[in-house]
Amino acid sequence: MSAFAAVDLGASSGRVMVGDFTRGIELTEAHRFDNRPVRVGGVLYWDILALYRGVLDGLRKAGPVDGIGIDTWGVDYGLLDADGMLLGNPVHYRDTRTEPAIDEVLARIPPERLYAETGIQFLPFNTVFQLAAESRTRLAERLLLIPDLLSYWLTGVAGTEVTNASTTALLDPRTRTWSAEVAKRAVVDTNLFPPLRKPGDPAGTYDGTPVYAVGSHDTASAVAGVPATSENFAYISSGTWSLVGLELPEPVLTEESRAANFTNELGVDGTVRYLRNVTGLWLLQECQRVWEIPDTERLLDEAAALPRRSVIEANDPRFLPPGDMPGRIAAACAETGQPVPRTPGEFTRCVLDSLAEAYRRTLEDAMRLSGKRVEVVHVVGGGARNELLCQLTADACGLSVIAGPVEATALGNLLVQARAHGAVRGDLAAMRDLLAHSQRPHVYRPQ
Ligand code: ADP
Ligand code: LRH
Repeated sequence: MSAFAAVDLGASSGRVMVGDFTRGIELTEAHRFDNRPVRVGGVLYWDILALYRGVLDGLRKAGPVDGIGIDTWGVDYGLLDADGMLLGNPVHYRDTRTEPAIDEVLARIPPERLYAETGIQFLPFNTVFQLAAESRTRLAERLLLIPDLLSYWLTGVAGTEVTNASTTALLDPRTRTWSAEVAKRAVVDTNLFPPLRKPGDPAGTYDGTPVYAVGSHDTASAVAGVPATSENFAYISSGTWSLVGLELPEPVLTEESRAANFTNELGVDGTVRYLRNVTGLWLLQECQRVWEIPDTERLLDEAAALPRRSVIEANDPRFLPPGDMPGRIAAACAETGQPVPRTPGEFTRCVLDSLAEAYRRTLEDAMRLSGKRVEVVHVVGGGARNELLCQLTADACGLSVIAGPVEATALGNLLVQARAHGAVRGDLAAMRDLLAHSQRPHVYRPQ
């Protein structure tokens, strides 16, 4: 038997999934827990110790395995002092503390230079901006990105996994090491980061079980977990965010690409994830929180019975922080002279039409800017369950959508571990082939 545990923490929930590679891939959920941020003194924090407890509970429930790999969302970090103690609680990327720091950084390194060196899309929470807003670094000996922090707590071994390091906007995607120019001009001491490691590298042991570095940026694992059967595919990693783009062999660092705010995050096996963040099902999640309607399927049934009416700009920065999302959506519709949704079903319909429209634009831009054409769109993550959104995406993009797996991130995490351990062989295409043969695809054809 060879089985591995994937720890996958998303913005809405954390899970520990076990993958058994004895015959194909058999995936089971050992544990799932909520990820609920906490606001203290006006700052939005991750509840990192509750998350770590979820990880420990999950690994206990998973039982004996041959390896463990950890992935989480990108950009965020914990700072440690000389004794390895955590200096305060990691801050959530949706906190607004970076706002005044952004201009400071961009005054030291113009956006054109920052992009030419790092290829990272402008997002107000990129680590480079968070560090400029951070006073605790003067006390810190070490900076660990969230998956690396959890891995350090499990193993006592510190490292910086490279796919997630790329989300800091401090890494050069051509050399896959720190950009000395950006570090110097943004005044970031990259010595705070422990040595870089790649997906598949050993990362210590927990209770005698090997821990492997995986694509520790959840989106890197999600893209590795896309069951593509040809090279000409686009992906939408659809959860709290929608990460929409292509896999490329080399970064695209042109000024046009910067203007379109495309990112060149690093993927497993030397790939580049050329994508744009689209504000995803967060729009609906926040509405549901405000309405106190947790039942997503009910809302989707209501939305499916309605026609398309109003479309908002999903990436409007007003939607980034937590808050009154229905109010913000209503205001956006009113400002653009469109009918204002009234019922939860109407709001849901507006969100889904707006996402499908944003996906279409993003994929068109990605193809134009990279020169790569695609034949099919793979939708993975929790949003692959959203049949209405998958159909609207196929219709808007004029391409077939293949939906699933829902747990592509855990699968991408598991495959990298299994290969490092010797339980599976081959390149990314061979691993994807294994995935394609382990699931029945849901195909949506454009209408
Ligand atoms: P993250 O990793 O960002 O926490 P997930 O990949 O777990 O996100 O996806 C969460 C999203 O999946 C939810 O916001 C919800 O919209 C969607 N989802 C979950 N279950 C269903 C369902 N049964 N039907 C439709 N959508 C669903
Ligand atoms: C998705 C994700 C995304 C990042 C965001 C912070 O979970 O990792 O790729 O941009 O969180």
